[in-house]
Amino acid sequence: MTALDPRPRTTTPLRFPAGFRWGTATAAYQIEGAAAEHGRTPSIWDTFSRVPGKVRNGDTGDIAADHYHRVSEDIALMRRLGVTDYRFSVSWPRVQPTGRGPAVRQGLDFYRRLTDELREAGIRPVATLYHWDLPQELEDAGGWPERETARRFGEYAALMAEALGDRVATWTTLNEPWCAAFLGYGSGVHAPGRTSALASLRAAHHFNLAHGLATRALRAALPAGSEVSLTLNLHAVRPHTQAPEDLDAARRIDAVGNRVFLDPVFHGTLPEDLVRDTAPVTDWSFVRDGDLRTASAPIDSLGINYYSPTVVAAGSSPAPSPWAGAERHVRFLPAPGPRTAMDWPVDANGLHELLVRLRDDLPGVPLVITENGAAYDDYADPEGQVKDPERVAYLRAHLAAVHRAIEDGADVRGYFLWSLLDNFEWAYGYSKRFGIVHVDFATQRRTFKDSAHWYAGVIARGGLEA
Ligand code: IFM
Repeated sequence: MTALDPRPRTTTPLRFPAGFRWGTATAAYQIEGAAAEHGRTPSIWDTFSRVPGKVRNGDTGDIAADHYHRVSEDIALMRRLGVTDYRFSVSWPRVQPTGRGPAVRQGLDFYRRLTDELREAGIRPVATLYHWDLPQELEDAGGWPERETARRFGEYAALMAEALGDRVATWTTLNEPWCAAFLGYGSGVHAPGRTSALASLRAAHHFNLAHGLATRALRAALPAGSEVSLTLNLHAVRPHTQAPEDLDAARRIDAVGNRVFLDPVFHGTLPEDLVRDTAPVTDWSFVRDGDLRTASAPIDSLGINYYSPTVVAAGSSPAPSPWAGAERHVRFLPAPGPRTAMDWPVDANGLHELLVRLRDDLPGVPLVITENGAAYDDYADPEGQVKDPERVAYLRAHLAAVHRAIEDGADVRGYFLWSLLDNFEWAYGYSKRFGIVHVDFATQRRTFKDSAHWYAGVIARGGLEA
């Protein structure tokens, strides 16, 4: 068994269950551009990307993949792929520029048009309400470490449900709150770039609260049959050895990387060990009575974003660290095997491990892979082709791992490939290409990579060939 191919080759094609959802995913700030059009105001990423040294090459999302002006063209790409679902995010500052008050009509119109055209193309719209682009005004008022931001998010969710409830099939409240809380407020490598362990833990709690308030608001306004979900980038944590110190390192990362969200959302509790680990930073008195009950409002599925596993041993990690309460006890080791252009190890077994764990820990909760994919240094050759065999190998191995998890009893309902288009990869700017469609950012020309042709075949067959 190798990291690239987690199961022995068989001659039997791997068919996915009937009704399995096949999708691609994107996020507003990464593709839309049109940063100052029709009343949109700056988000924390507009601000952060202008701070010298924060984003590679000084790149910003001002134009990105210009999706705002190319919706129909991009939906035509999805038609060619044959996807059943499309996961996108709503830019909060485009629809409610100050994070307060009524919605801006033109902002809503953009998402009305997007969802209408998707439905005409027979593609289910899957909308994420928060993929990291907080209106700057709310950050200026304190951002996610402040409780008020969660309240504002609940109101924004109500407004969106009212406007698009008849068009969107699945609503995801938050995308990867771990990154937003711990990279945004802990290590500071993401917007808004703060470096405070306390702020990161407060933000994590307010994300849980915001998720609960939004779930309640969505349920109150949505028609029957709409689904509500949450997407987490769960860490497939592996101890380097079975030594007690390494096992403790893995426990700490599981607490502050995974259970910090899983426990409040699915059990209405805070992980006791996390509270102990973080005692030097906080007594968690910002968690008020009733918050955890609100956070644990039932949802219809859990979205999982997976890219690579996390191998840890006893040690310490450099400051500023995103790992509040674990930073002086844990060091991170490179997992063996091939790597993507992000220098992330390719290891599909980690996805299988995660899914099997969730099968056991969250019985009855349907699972959806809401992101999985890889960056490579792709380019269009003189014949106009983009050959990306490593990405095809990565995707094949990860889909095989999902299939194996389903055979092992995990209730996985769908797979969204990250990403439809090359796009703004946060602190890496445009230097990393995750798309299965190549974007020439000078001309905005879109070209199917080999992986896009391959994925279209997978969708058409409903699985992997032998
Ligand atoms: O591009 C990001 C996405 O916005 C969130 N999940 C991980 C992707 C790759 O880094």
